[in-house]
Amino acid sequence: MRALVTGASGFVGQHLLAHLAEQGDDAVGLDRSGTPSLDITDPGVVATTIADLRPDAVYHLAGLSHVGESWDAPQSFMAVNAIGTLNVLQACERSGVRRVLVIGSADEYGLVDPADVPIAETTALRPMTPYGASKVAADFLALQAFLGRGVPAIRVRAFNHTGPGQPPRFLVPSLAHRIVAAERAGLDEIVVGSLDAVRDILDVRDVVRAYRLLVTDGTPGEAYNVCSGRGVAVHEVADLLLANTPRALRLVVDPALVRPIEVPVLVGDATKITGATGWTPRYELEQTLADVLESFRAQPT
Ligand code: A2R
Repeated sequence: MRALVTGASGFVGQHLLAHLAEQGDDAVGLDRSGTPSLDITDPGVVATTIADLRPDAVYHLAGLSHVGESWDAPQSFMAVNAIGTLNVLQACERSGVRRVLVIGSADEYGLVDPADVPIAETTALRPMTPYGASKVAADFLALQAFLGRGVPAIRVRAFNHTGPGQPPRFLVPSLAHRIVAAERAGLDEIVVGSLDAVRDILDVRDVVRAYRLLVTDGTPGEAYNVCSGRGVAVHEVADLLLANTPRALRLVVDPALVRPIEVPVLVGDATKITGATGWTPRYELEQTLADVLESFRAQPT
């Protein structure tokens, strides 16, 4: 299969390209910073790039991905995540792309009624963050493209994912990075933000496998959660990471790191994707966390 990955130099893009190569796909990865560059906010560039490449499938990963940063730049998040997705969908329609995977987020569900956990795809979308709203817009642009124009778009609602290569501004690598820095400096404590949020955390290597299976076996127009179904509180994640260090480290909450508004619980129901593709996660969280710690230990200071 000939595939185009947008946002290819990002965290997930690099893992996805490796997986597609392993599976024997002919995959091209483009990003706004590469040569040639693909800036998804430029509809002309997106249209000519997709028309020239003529991929069978587009994995549309490009986007602004940091929930916390979206509070300071809601316009940029809408421009890239929503309008950028519209540009990709229109280009896919014109070029007759057979599948386009639009990557949304668990943050689209936002403030969920506890009775709706684990969250199924039928749960109301009530985003609390500008990031979540921009992904709802992308999700509905994909649905409209399918219903109104027949674009074979598959909508993903990806729950938290982590793994080697994720930058330290995200939850798990930020904790792992601080633990490794404390090991090296001989410190006794690390600072943390909110410890109460409950999340459904996948390994990125399971996530990219799910994305390819959705492209091959998913149904156009449908939305699919990509999740484990298991909820863990941030303090449990911290404890699992601390179990992998020889130092006795205390967690100290720094109020400056606590987000003013945080979605309290996001745990998904994976029944739909498992039924459609047979996918289930293979990595245990303990393994993923150990791999992230090791990736920081392997880096020079
Ligand atoms: O910000 P950069 O220069 O590192 O590039 C990011 C790229 N990107 C864009 N590409 C084309 N045109 C744009 N206007 C544009 N704005 C950003 O998307 C980066 O290489 C990639 C996103 O990678 P990460 O931030 O590492 O996100 P991750 O974790 O790989 O997530 C992939 C997708 C995103 O749509 C997330 O919102 C979703 O999965 O969870």
